[in-house]
Amino acid sequence: MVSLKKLGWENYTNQVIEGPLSDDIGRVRRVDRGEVDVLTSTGEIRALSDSQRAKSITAPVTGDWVKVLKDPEQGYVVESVLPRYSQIVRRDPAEIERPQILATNVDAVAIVLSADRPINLARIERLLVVAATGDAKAVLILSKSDYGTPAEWRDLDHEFPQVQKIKTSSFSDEGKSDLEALLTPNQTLVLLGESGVGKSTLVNYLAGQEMQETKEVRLKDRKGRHTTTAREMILIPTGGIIIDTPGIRGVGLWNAEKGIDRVFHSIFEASQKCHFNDCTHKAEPHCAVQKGVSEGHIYHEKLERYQRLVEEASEQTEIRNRQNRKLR
Ligand SMILES: Nc1nc2c(ncn2[C@@H]2O[C@H](COP(=O)(O)OP(=O)(O)OP(=O)(O)O)[C@@H](O)[C@H]2O)c(=O)[nH]1
Ligand SMILES: [Mg+2]
Repeated sequence: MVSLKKLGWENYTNQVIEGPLSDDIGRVRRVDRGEVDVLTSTGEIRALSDSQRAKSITAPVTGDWVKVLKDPEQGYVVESVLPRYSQIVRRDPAEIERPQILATNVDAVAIVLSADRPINLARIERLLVVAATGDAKAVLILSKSDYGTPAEWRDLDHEFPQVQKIKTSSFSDEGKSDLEALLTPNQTLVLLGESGVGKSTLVNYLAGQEMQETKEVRLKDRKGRHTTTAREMILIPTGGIIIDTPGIRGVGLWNAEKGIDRVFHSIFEASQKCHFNDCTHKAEPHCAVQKGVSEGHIYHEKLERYQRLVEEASEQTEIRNRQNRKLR
């Protein structure tokens, strides 16, 4: 039996004013092809998701607060998904014009990197954009610090001074107190990262027991084996809620303009002073961003990575607009 408070209900109602309180409310722990495991104040139930039958109904996602009905014939059915205060979204890897919601009602996104493989700046920026777009705080976690500290990890302080960074090892206990501090009671943290970086190991370590299956990475290239196959919510006994996710390779952006501007704040600030509103900061005259580059406040490589994300986001907006016009 779990109290709704432990599932983050109080935190939820603080952020979503209209959230009503009643016995038929629960939080989605896991989604499985049309069925969901829901944690309620009286225990876990398996419910049918109505979105299978009526496409207009919002499909529940791990992290959602839902209202569940007991149907005399079908058993438990998700009647509705309560409004979300945040949602972590990427472009569906299978279909370019569809969003894939990874987790909802999330307070923080932990971008998990690992000391046994190279650190990719562009990939971190993408995930920071995904977190910012979803209105969640981001944290960078370096796992497996028993392998040593990669030089690129130190550069991240300079690259992302505002983002909290935790270096940790589930084997040597480094960073344990920082991780525990990150797990604020009643708040939800989602782990995102490549397969094999040690997300599920981190969950087990914090939970103090084997909640999630883990598997060794391949020796020859340190690649993970895609051990976790569903997005799953785990309650940490000392407080805090974690959503463990399957390893992700690419992350396509979805509706991410706002997130890009937040993550590339200094470029965004400078761009406000460009002569042209639609300046691409490539060859336009009186470009404040290019001026920043020549004066050394903005790094050329960072600007290039920013431009790639902006281009991707605007191409995607165009595809969506075209689709919407077709539907009308
Ligand atoms: N040396 C060391 N190995 C670790 C650490 N954390 C995890 N590992 C190992 O890394 C491997 C992969 O860990 P998982 O937790 O399964 O990785 P994951 O990110 O959940 O992978 P997917 O579920 O495939 O996305 C396992 O063999 C773990 O034992 C650590 O702190 N130090
Ligand atoms: Mg895993």
